[in-house]
Amino acid sequence: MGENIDFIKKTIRYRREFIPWKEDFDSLAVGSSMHDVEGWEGWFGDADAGGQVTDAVAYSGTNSLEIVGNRDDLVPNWPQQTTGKWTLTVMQYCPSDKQTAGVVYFGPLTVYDGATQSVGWISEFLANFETGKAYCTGDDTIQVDLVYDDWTELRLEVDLDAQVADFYYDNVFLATQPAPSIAGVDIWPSGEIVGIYYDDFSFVPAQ
Ligand SMILES: [Ca+2]
Repeated sequence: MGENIDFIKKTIRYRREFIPWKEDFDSLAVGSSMHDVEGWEGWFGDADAGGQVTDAVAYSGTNSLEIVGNRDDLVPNWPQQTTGKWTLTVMQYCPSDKQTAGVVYFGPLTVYDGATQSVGWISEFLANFETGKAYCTGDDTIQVDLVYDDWTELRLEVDLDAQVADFYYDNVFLATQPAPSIAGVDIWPSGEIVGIYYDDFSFVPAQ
């Protein structure tokens, strides 16, 4: 009985660490920088690269995250995980009226420490506005049409015990990549990108 209670206490503490890793942007002020939100930062601590909360479009509520080229390189990050099964999901919106060139990388990270500038990537989801395709950069054999003017799910199913991660775009399997750990995501656009949007971030233990 005592062991069970200890286990439950540990589980509660463990889960609490991950409550910040759901973000719908709806309780944040429009125009505010995600750099100022715990668990998020501009690349290696760059306060000017932190993205902005916007109400231009939204999947949930009224707000989402806006990422702009030559401005943003945003890293939501959490304590590095090396075991277990996890699911990372986010909704992505690509406006068709803003750009026909450029790419946006959405790269799950194996390690991230802005203070010591240590970083590694599992791979990246790529939104390629020049070709109109979405794919995984680590294995681009499967390429699907980029969805414009609607919300589409990016999903990473991570099995750290098997050390692999499966990339899905709009529920279509793209690729499997080696994944020894996961510590966050790096979202960075090329300079041409006028705007791309994300909402309903979630990183949780797999069901
Ligand atoms: Ca929202």
